[in-house]
Amino acid sequence: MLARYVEFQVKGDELGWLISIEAQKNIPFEIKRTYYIFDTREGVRRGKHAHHKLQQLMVCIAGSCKVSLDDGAHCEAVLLDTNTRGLFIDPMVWHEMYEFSSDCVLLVLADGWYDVADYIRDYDTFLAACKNSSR
Ligand code: T46
Repeated sequence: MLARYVEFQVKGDELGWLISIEAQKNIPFEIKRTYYIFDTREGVRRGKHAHHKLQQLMVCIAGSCKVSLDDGAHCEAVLLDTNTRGLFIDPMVWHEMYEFSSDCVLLVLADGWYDVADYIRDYDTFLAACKNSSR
């Protein structure tokens, strides 16, 4: 299974609900950066890259989208449609996000600052790197 999830505990009461994400507590890495993806146009595919080192966790905090994961040997596609579950995006996993609902807000927590050098944006280069690392 390529897709690894964390289920969040929902706190709150009849007034409303809250989910707390704490580094090294309910997620296993330090959080150096958060960003969120929203207002993605219909039919758009985002991502289309892998990271050399970055660890990330995605939570669809509103709406829904799909995510495909590919480690060079296996592919898997998952639907994110709940704010109570996070999907880990490990280093060296080619990922694409697609079929965004118009209200989708995708929150991403990352263990590193934004670094263009950490991206592999060419699929053949990604496959070659996977083969080299499995030698
Ligand atoms: C990822 C998936 C899940 C910044 O300036 N700072 C940032 O921290 C990020 C993430 C992006 N940007 C700029 C770079 C581009 O000009 O924002 C623009 C859109 O970024 P990008 O085309 O990389 O967005 P996605 O949705 O394809 O990918 C993003 C993350 O970049 C990536 O790390 O894993 O979400």
